[in-house]
Order: sequence, then C-alpha cells, then structure tokens
Amino acid sequence: MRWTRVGMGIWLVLAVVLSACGGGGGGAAGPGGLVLEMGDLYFKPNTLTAKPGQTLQITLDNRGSLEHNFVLYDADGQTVLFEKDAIQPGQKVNISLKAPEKAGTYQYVCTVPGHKEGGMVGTLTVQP
Ligand SMILES: [Cu+2]
Repeated sequence: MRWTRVGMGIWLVLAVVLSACGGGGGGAAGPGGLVLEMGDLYFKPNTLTAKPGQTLQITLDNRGSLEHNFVLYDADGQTVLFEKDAIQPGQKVNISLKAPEKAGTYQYVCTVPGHKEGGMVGTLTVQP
C-alpha cells in the first residue's frame, strides 16, 4: 500500500515536469500562456491554434536586434483584428489575443517594411 502511494507521487511529479516542458517550439509561460518568440526575421512558433473566441495569453518576446510588431489579420488578409506595435529588441510584452469566432486560418505578420517578406509571418488556425 505504501509503495503504491510513493509510485503515484512520482508519476504526478513526472507528469507536472513533462507538461511544463511541453509545447515544442512555443514553450510555456505560466498558466494557459505561451511564448511567441520574435526574431530577425521569424516568428517562433509560426503556427498557433485556438478554439473560436478563445482568449490566448501570449508573451511576445523580441529576441532579435530589430524592432518588431504583431498584427493579426482577418480572413480577408486586410482587416486588422489585433495589433501590437513597436516591440523593442529584448522587450517582452504580454497580450490577450481573442481568437475570431469563425473557424478558419488567419495570418499574423510583422508589418515593419520587409519583415513579412523576410519570413515574419505565421498562421493562426481557429477550429472548434
Ligand atoms: Cu519585424
């Protein structure tokens, strides 16, 4: 009986450690949050997923040497749904990003001239 309890404890610790390390390129940033790394010139991860209307807690982490920004477009590719401007090198900014209610794929980009073309583009997939 005692050994079973010890075993359970170890599995619980393992589960916590494993979940803390999960998320691949994204990385965890506290409860329910994720880190979106911004570099010269990329987003990491460059794919995000959310449920319709879900609010994502995201830390925008500019690890590059240039100023970057984060703009999420509607499915038309033009209407701005969310915008966070002027994130300086070394700066971390926490945002609450509400996913669109409509399932589909939405593009997020850095609109500093040349950056989107250089690869600062990602896709938010909204699915139930
Ligand atoms: Cu940029």
